[in-house]
Amino acid sequence: KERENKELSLIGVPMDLGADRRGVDMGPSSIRCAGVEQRLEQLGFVVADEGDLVVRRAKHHSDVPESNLKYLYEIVRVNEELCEAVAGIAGRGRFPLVLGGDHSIAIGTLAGLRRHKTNVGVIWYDSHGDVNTAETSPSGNIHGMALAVAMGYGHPLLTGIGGDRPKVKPEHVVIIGARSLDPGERVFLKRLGVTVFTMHEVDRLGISAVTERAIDFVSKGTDGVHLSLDLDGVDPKDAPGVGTPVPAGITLRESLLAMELLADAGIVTSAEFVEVNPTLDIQNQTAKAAVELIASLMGEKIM
Ligand code: HAR
Ligand code: MN
Ligand code: MN
Ligand code: MN
Repeated sequence: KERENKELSLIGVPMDLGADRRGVDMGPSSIRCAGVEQRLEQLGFVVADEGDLVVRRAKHHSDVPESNLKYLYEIVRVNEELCEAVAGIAGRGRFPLVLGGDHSIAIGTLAGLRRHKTNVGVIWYDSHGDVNTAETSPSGNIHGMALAVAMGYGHPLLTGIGGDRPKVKPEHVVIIGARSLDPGERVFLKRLGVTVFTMHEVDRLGISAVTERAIDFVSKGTDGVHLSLDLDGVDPKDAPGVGTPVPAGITLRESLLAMELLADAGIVTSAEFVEVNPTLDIQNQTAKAAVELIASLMGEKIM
């Protein structure tokens, strides 16, 4: 079925402070260059491009005494702004489509969505779990903590973005494509009972059954579904322009099928596409993949 609400707002977040490798700040630009707006307009969407938020270049990363959290203060500031922007877009009844930027921006997106939805379902499409805290993180990179923060775990400056309450409940979260989890993340995901479809499940059941199960799961007891798609969830052969590629992932073809099934289910109310790093890419291939995925998610059909 076709999406009824055709009003969509794009917002770019040129953030790279949550990741170890520079260049992912050019993600929004590379996705725009790959023609995202035109593609959405061809699908009948009325697209408002809200432009990019401003991210200040930080001089050095250890700005928090006694902590390994890199660039905490600027990441907090940008995510507060993103929270307000996303809340504004959702409040006007438009579909928020956020372009990253590293995955730390999911903190602000989910905080903004929480203003209008009490029980946001989340599909976290990623090779990583992003459920580290300062204590378990091997790197101090905040993009590896975003989902934990959204569930209310992490530094109080991060969990407090958009208000202190948790933004999503563990029982409303599904991870798809996981194949690189840190030891502390495995313990955390089990303890919280988060549903994880790792590559093992993708291989055994196939992406179509996994996606159908995920759809059933996030549709129950929720008042909206957010897709947070990290391009490193896609196999690096198809999406090489990412800072932390993990081999043996979900192919682009399979990922497109997942998006098509989500479109058919008609459940997704917001989305973000993150971690595209054009400095590591081949001919903007990863941004182009992002545009294909966005088009499929928003209802593009072959015929
Ligand atoms: N788990 C590792 C860490 O916390 C790596 C996280 C990496 N990256 C992402 N997130 N792109 O999905 O540092
Ligand atoms: Mn605020
Ligand atoms: Mn991620
Ligand atoms: Mn990732």
